[in-house]
Amino acid sequence: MRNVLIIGSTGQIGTELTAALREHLGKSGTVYAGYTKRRSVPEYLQKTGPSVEIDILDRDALEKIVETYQIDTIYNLAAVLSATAEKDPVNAWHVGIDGLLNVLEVARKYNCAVFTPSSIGAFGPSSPKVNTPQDCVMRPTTIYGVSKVTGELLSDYYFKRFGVDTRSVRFPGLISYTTPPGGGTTDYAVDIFYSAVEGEKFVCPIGPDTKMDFMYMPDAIRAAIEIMEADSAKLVHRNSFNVTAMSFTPKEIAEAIRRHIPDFQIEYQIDPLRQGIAESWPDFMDQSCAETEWGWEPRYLLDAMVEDMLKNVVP
Ligand code: AKB
Repeated sequence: MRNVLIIGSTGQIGTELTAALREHLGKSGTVYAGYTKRRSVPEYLQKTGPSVEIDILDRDALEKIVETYQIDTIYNLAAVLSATAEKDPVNAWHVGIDGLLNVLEVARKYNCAVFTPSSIGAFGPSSPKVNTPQDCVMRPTTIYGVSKVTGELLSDYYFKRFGVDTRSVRFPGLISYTTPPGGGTTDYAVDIFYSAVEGEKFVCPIGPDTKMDFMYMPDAIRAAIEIMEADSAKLVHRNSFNVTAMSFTPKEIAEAIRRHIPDFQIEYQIDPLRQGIAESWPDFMDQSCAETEWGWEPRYLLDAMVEDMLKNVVP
């Protein structure tokens, strides 16, 4: 029997990962949906499995949960996204790094595997922008990126020094219709769909030609599950693998939406904070290490993602 704990089960990735893992494991495992005082687990997830209140900054309480429920795998999704993190860098560091350290220490004691997502935000302006390699210079200029790089190094350290089975991926901007992201630089690529289905003009905070990597949520969930199930002997890297599915600019996603809604309109009111962050991130990453080391392959490219979003987004 597997016992999986999801820290941050109420967020954009967490809600969908909790549902998918419960389906994936079926009767062979229990998935505990971790929530905080600020946000409770949606009703539909409460019906399919247990929930548990977690404060990632309280190591003793976390340890008690892991011990009580005999947790073997922790998905640590607690994070403050890039744009919000700039407003309170100290809090972003606490959640991202002090929280991760608590998770890793508890995992070391109770022999848990740990997944902590990294991000395209781990790269910076001096990283190659095109075909950004798996291993290259990483000097991010945001607190989000600084904590992601630190998290990658800390996770690799716990694997090498203590044998904790840490693995992760560098997610691009994630697009989904179940739970909104909130506070990220790539959020525009979700928000645009709500304007489109409501018949409104979309006011875009990112410039028309700024390219970034993106992925549709079903692929992201599959990546999070597949990396944790990959044959450890084949992994040369661990924290974290470049993974992507598509790379586009605001102009290009607007054109893809226009193929379904011909009169859809977009206007640009650039937010200097988000624009600056976007310009410091890759245009598109090279994901060949994920392909060769654990067989990663995205299924949704731009047009398939746009078609599915337009079918499912509820105004
Ligand atoms: C953000 O924009 O902050 C996130 C990310 C790319 O990690 N969506």
